[in-house]
Amino acid sequence: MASAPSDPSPRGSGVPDAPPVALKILVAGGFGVGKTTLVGAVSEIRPLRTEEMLTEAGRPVDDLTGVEGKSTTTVAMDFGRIDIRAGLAVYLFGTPGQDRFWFVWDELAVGALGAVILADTRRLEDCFPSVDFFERRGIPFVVAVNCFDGTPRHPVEEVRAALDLGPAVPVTLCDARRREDGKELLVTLVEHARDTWAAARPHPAPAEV
Ligand SMILES: Nc1nc2c(ncn2[C@@H]2O[C@H](COP(=O)(O)OP(=O)(O)OP(=O)(O)O)[C@@H](O)[C@H]2O)c(=O)[nH]1
Ligand SMILES: [Mg+2]
Repeated sequence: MASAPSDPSPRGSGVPDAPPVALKILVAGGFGVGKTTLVGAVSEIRPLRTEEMLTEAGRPVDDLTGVEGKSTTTVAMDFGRIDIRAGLAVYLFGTPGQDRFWFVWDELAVGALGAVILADTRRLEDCFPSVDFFERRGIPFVVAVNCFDGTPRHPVEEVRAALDLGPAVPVTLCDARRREDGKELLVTLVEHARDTWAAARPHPAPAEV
């Protein structure tokens, strides 16, 4: 039976549907750390990529140590999407990794709930600019060490100390190619962002008696 014309619910339940909510999450980190790989691994849609070939001219600035097989680089962003449930989606934006594309980051960060910063312990210093970027803007973030094959493992507390992160910032290990790792990271980030925003909210006045 068709719903009455005055029924505000598209499904005819009589209860208006809540407006759809989209959480915007960034995947950041240095050049070649696995951002595009992570977005592609967790996205439920075919990810949008903006890859261009690495060129001979860029060789002096594009440090390929540890990712010698890499032939392309992100020049604008990656985009992926995951539906958590009806009406709740996560939009994932992978940032470009190279310094010459920094101007894109400010645009990408608008309205972001939080960020996953990928790190490679062979060149940990490459993620300092990302940490700095999100700290300055008060955007909650988690740090995930992408454990490339054959690289030495470092305890997360060592990584936390090396990056001078406070105890509240989650630091984890991951394999950016694994969907399950990516999903776990997103859950950790959303919980951390919830706690951060809740702590930042002014406490309500005590109820009057
Ligand atoms: N072994 C291994 N290789 C990986 C992993 N993550 C990424 N790669 C490879 O490392 C290279 C770099 O990955 P990308 O996902 O393009 O890195 P990116 O951070 O998006 O790079 P830019 O956009 O250029 O900054 C690719 O050749 C991937 O196949 C990983 O966890 N393990
Ligand atoms: Mg990329």
